[in-house]
Amino acid sequence: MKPKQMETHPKGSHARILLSSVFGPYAQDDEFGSRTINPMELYHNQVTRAQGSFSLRMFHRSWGIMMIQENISAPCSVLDFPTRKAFASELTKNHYDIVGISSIIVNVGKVREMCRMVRELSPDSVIVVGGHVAAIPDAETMIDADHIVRGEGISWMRRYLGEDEHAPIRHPLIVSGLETRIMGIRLPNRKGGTAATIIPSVGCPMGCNFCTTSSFFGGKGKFVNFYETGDELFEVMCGIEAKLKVHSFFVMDENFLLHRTRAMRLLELMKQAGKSWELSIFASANAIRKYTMLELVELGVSWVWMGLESPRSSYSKLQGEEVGQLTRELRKHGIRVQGSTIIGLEHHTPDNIVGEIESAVGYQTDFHQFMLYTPVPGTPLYKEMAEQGRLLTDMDPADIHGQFKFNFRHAAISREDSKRFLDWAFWRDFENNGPSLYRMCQTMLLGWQRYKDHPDPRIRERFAREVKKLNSAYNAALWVMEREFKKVNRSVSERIHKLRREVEKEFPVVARLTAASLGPILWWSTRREERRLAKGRTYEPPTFVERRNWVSVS
Ligand code: B12
Ligand code: SF4
Repeated sequence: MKPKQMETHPKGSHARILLSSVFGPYAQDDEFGSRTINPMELYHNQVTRAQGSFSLRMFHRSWGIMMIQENISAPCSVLDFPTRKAFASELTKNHYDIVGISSIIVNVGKVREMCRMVRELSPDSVIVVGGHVAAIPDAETMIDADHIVRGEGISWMRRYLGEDEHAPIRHPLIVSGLETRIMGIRLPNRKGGTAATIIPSVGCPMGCNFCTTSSFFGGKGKFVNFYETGDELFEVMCGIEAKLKVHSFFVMDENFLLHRTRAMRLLELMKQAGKSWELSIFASANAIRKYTMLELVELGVSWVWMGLESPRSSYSKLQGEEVGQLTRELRKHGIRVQGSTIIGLEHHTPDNIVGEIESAVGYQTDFHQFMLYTPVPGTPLYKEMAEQGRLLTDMDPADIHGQFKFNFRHAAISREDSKRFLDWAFWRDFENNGPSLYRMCQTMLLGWQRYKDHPDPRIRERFAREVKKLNSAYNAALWVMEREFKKVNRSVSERIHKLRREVEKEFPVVARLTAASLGPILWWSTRREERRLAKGRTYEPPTFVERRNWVSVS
């Protein structure tokens, strides 16, 4: 069906709207495009997936639809992670004028099915599909939607409802991670215990040729700012801090540090107000280098996700950067580093790729994501590959997620080998560096030792807050890891032992006591988790239904 031209909905702000993410369960193979190796999890999907019971497991809500809901005045329900049944029931229980479906490309099969269900169960509803799935060039022929929205969705939805698209952006209250579990233990959901997500902007002006988030919001030189200035951002963060009782923020901005004026103004305001916040950010190496280590620490940067791509790649963010030196330096200042390395770049061959993976592993980052070089619709890379006739056209989109096999013909590496090298990279990182939890503990201790006596009370407060985990539960975890690795990887076990001794030297009473009391329980739960995973246990996020401006229709 041909999508309709953009027009305002006849009911305007009185239209009743359902915004839904795609249905689960996700971590299983099915005909709609779920895949066991593609769970709805960040770390276990693409970062710690080879770390067994030490893998960090958690879910993240669908922030795009939460942002849209918060910024329109129409009655609106958000349905997050529904089952097919829950989606059907929501459609029949409430009459919706508009059904919005949010998806990424890999889940296009689910979008197709959801559109079919809407046509059948709620035939009067207008179907709007948004999110990265809209980047598929011929999406119109694959899904039966009335509108397929490319790019930023808040302004689109406001326009569609006849509202002011330039009105200031209200930020929803978002708890960043949900149902976190590690070593077989589910962490308690304590108010303020988990960071809040804050989304200052979408897109990235760097425009790397493979990057879908950059291209989706305009490509090189373009991005969409929700909060232009440090003052605006500070105000939003203060509001969230007060309501969610958090000190910690997951800043969902592709390259937060690139916007130096905003970041430095934020720092100024944080200093004035005595805010001792922790920020987890994404940043490119060249952007990080625009700051001194002290500035980063003052800003509360405690975790940074940094694209390393490859030591020999030509991406401008790495030019002139000595990546190993930078990661070591960050960790010495208590900043946890999550590296991201691409497998299967154009210059990779079976002869050089092992060496490149070894250098990536050698950076000893706290976390390491490995991802296949993947031409994704909408990106310059995709266009280039299509022009060269190198795209594999018979692949199911559900298998194009960067964690399986190439979706293009590589000059030197076969499809089968792409998976072998990818899997080997995860394995090698784990074998060489041990569990990410251990590496994080190491960085936390370094930060504490360096800054515990710093003259700025904001800095002292932050490190003291972080170290409380290290001298208690995390030390018990070190005790377990040391034992678990003794037989299988002596070198890692010895390194963990050394770190545990250092932690116990720093906190002789508390750390020892918790290791002795909590350690055996954690050891038991770790082993139980290993057995469960061996039997194929997977995890699924719960379903959420949230209504805003809601009036029930009788
Ligand atoms: C959080 C996140 C996740 C979470 C899940 C979130 C969820 N509940 O679905 C987790 C960690 C589980 C995850 C998993 C995966 N993810 Co992910 N993820 C992200 C991340 C980091 C943030 C998304 C976000 O909230 N952004 C902020 C919001 C505001 O932006 P947005 O979602 O794009 O929404 C805006 C518009 O798109 C639009 N919009 C969105 N929905 C709708 C709906 C309607 C009706 C309308 C009108 C508009 C609209 O309006 C919003 C406001 O402007 C993005 C990267 C990024 N920076 O965006 C990757 C990203 C979305 N993920 C991606 C991928 C590939 C995956 C995985 C396949 C893992 C992998 N191998 O990389 C898995 C898939 C899991 C699965 N089974 O589905 C890709 C998608 C690529 C593509 N072109 O499809 C991205 C872009 C990362 C990347 N650069 O490669 N992911
Ligand atoms: S720097 Fe990162 S977010 Fe920005 S375009 Fe490159 S890969 Fe994308």
